[in-house]
Amino acid sequence: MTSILQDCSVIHNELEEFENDVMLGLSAIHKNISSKYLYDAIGSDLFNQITRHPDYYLTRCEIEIINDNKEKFSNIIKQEPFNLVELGPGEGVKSKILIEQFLNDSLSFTYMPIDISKKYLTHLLSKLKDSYPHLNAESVNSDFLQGLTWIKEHSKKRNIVLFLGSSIGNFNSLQAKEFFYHLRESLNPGDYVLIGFDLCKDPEILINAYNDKDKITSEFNYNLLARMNRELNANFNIEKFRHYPVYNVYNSEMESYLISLEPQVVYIGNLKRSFVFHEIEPIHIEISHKYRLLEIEQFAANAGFNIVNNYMDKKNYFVDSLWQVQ
Ligand code: AVI
Repeated sequence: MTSILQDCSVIHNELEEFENDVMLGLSAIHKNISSKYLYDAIGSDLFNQITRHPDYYLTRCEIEIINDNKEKFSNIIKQEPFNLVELGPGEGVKSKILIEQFLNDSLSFTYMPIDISKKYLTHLLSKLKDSYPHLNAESVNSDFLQGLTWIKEHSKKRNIVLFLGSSIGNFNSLQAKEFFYHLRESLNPGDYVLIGFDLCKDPEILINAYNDKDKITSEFNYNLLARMNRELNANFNIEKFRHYPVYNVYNSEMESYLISLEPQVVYIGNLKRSFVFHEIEPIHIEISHKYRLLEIEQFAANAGFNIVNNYMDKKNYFVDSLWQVQ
């Protein structure tokens, strides 16, 4: 296997960015912290546990979709050599199914995961190397759009971009619209993208998925407070906060909050500042948008993609939508 790590990341001070974002977010009238800070090493490990939990149906549904349609995907893209680009591969469970199919069908491709974490990429590549010694792989250490631009500048091959897991759901509608526009800009006519969208469904199923009975999702969110204690010298007493997920039926969004169970003052050493929390005051942590097919069609059309097909699981909980650049 050839495995190359391209470093395209802009040098930035992660700690400083975290400090600035926490300062801004906790000073706002409606306190908030970006969900991107959930994913330190401990948070990423907890998230991987969530994806395997029976209450979190999303991963299971998407694995079913990919398994049921892998031959079709292979047939659609088999004509010419391509880059199989994956945005935020995580553990790579879903992409491995496709990689295996494409290798068995003797397709000519290079697997190119793009991720902001170099450590994650190195680990993923070494695992892939063990499983598939003949796989060509070149990981790109960068944010998604920057990484895609790098690929556009360095490769003339067709791109097949995977953006799985309903990661798009963690963007609000405006961010998603802008993301698809930039995605389109960073690709060439004929390139494909396969995007995972979680669909609207019974709110009870959603609430269970974001509040699993084994409390892994609560732990995942509490880790954000623990992370601020570890990295920003804060003194959050985690027992005085509660994970509170709600489904907003108007926006079709799961919203996750950490609510302060009592009036309290928290000091953050690195910011040299105290923050006052009222009783039941929330910190907004995350949205997970749930889609309707019409909305997906509008996103694709607005950004300049044609929908090739929508692939769904048997329960119609989740869709992997295959788009092609016009
Ligand atoms: C990463 N992302 C798609 C997950 C989601 O479903 O929004 C994050 C998550 N948060 C709580 N559970 C899972």
